[in-house]
Amino acid sequence: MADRQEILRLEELAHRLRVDLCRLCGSYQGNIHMGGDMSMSDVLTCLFHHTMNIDPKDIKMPERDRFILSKGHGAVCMYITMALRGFFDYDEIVATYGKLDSAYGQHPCKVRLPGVETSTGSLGHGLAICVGMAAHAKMKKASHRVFCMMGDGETCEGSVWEAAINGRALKLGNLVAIVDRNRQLMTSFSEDSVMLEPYADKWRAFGWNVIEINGNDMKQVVETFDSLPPADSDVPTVIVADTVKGYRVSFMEKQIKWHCGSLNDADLKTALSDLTEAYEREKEAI
Ligand SMILES: Cc1ncc(C[n+]2csc(CCOP(=O)(O)OP(=O)(O)O)c2C)c(N)n1
Repeated sequence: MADRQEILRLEELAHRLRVDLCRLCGSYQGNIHMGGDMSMSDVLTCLFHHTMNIDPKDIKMPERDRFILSKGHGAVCMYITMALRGFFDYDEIVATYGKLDSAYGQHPCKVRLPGVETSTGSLGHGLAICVGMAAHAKMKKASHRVFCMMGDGETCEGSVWEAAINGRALKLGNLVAIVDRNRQLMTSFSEDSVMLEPYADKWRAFGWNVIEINGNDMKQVVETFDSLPPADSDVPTVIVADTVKGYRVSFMEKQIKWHCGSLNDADLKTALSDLTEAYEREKEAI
């Protein structure tokens, strides 16, 4: 059972992440991928603040867990999560995000940002990279895990399934994929276009250990990561995280136009008030 105080701590951090995302979106002169950032905020918060063995003061620690944001368009969500964990400075992110020559690009660059494991942005590559990293770790008998965060739309890419075959064939129990199953792609709902259901069965057919959860319920998220099979087991795990795109902001939730957008002052005010209201309600329920 997850400790209530810990769930409350993580819930607060996920709230701060969403608030900081909205504040940045309100000041940035351009569009930000808010929908998919808000949907994966609980999972990223749990990974960076609870689950993963990482140290912002020792980013090359050999036994650190590895995280790859395969849905690289969610970079700013990862930057702010990492800022809240002590890797980066939020004010610097706000001041430079998306500007020419900034280290904080719209997609993450490992060369410019030490602590980021891999550059991503072209969808469909992260899982294959993770298979390689996990295979290497297994060969060396290292104890760390490799976590791969994907979008559900991203899994339309055939390369994801080639990687899934290999992850199983190489018996990579140290590999954990998370799919942000928010049921929206860039310009459509998944079931109105590519029809991914029965989604979890597809992963089962590839021989993976499949766990289905509500990815916006912090308690479930924490308990799932707390009870992963041992890293030296033989079957890779995929967590299908049922989430809501634009989570907790009334005018963003499940709205196709909020795949990517910007906030004017009035909308920012509404967003922040929605977030605070939902957070206060959630705290009472925990
Ligand atoms: C190979 C590739 N094709 C197209 C894109 C453009 N693109 C960026 S986000 C996106 C939609 C992704 O949907 P999903 O993976 O479900 O992400 P989420 O809804 O969680 O943001 C697309 C097609 C890309 N980044 N890479």
